[in-house]
Amino acid sequence: MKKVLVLGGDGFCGWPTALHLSEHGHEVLIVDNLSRRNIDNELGITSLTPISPVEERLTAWREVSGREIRFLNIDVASEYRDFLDLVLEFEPTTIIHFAEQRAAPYSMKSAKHKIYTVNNNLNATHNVLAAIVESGLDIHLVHLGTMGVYGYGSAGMKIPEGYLNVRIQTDAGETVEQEILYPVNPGSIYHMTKTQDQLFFAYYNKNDKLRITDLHQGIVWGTNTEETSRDDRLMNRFDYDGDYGTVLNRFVVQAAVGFPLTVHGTGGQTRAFIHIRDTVRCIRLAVENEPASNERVRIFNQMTETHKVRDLARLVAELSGVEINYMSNPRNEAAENDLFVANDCFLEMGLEPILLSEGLLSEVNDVARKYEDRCDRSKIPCVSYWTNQQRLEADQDVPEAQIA
Ligand code: NAD
Ligand code: USQ
Repeated sequence: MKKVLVLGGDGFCGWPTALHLSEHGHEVLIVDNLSRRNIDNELGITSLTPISPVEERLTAWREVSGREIRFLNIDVASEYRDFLDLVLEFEPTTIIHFAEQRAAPYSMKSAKHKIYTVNNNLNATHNVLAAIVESGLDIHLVHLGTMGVYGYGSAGMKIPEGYLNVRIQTDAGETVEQEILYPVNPGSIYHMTKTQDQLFFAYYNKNDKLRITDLHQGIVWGTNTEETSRDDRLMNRFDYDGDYGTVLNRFVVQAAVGFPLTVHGTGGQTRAFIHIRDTVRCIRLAVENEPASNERVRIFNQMTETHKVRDLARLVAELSGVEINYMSNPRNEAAENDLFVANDCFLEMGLEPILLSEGLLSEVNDVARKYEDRCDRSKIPCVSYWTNQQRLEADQDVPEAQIA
């Protein structure tokens, strides 16, 4: 049994993970400053699924499972002393760190949003590392990173699990071999904060021998897990708006409400995906299989399949009859790319992935159609632009109905 602090445990990935670990006998304490719920207020949106306040969630979990999960409201990025005191009092064996601003479009909305994302994410990660060292406890840190640190490029090889062996020609003409972190190439301010997280981890692992697992996760789709399905009050959040909604979940909602599928550009972007039920399993595997002391940072690619955006749109269109709208891309990203990713570590640990072909239809019918009345269509368009030029151009040609 582990004693687990789940930072960001009220969020889309953190909440089902907290329940899953509790269900499997681990002691869980959630830390969250509820900033994600406040951002909903800022953007004037709500989760498609009705989510309960955190206290009600925990009461419901106690009632259905007989297990206790504690909750504390601490801002990990700015309340270092409170966080350290909690670590000293709770003495976790494991800290899982989800507590970051995770939407690329939100991070690109304005200078204010860029600054918030950098301050929040970098300070949160660094405070966690500094507190582990200051506590003197032997804590395994599990962090949710992203496939996007690598920029979805392909040098004709699979993106490895974190490390690359390179040969360098010295001035003396000798060839030396080195192992380096796989080169980063972030595509948004949000993704850039995750590349910096990687360096924090490498440094603290080298200097303080911290035991760290960094999970480079693909785009999560789906809504509920075995545990969140046990009571309506445990329901997970579902983001579909232009800032926080991720591509496949957005398409699923758009199909349910008959909104033409918002494909950016040609839809030739290839991305990595994972179902939320596999997310929680992978994290439990990572928690229960700790790195040894003196091991380098463990980096796993947490994804199960790759798809092009236009293929996903075609699949959803076939299932639902909704049209596809190929629109100008508000982002600054390659129009077409291939992506090959190694994910042997989780497969070797026994992960049996849920594939799109199995889960997509039920997601459309059981979640999106069920809650379609809660969908605010005016929040579907993506109105966050990567560059000033794109913003100027968009103001000229965004149809009136979508400006509201
Ligand atoms: P989310 O926004 O739903 O959850 C993040 C939670 O962290 C929220 O509840 C928020 O209130 C909390 N939080 C943020 N800053 C905090 C702070 N300073 N102190 C305390 N709490 C704070 O996001 P998510 O989708 O659950 O993502 C969780 C993590 O997984 C993120 O780090 C994200 O980068 C990573 N990830 C997510 C996806 C995805 O598709 N959702 C994919 C890959 C990686
Ligand atoms: N896209 C569309 N239409 C839409 C929305 C998105 O074509 O309506 C395109 C985007 O332009 C992009 C791709 O779909 O090419 C993916 O966009 P996304 O919003 O689904 O995912 P992304 O911005 O990359 O971010 C999400 C999570 C983030 C996580 C990341 C994993 O929000 O927290 O880190 O997925 S990954 O993409 O592997 O880096």
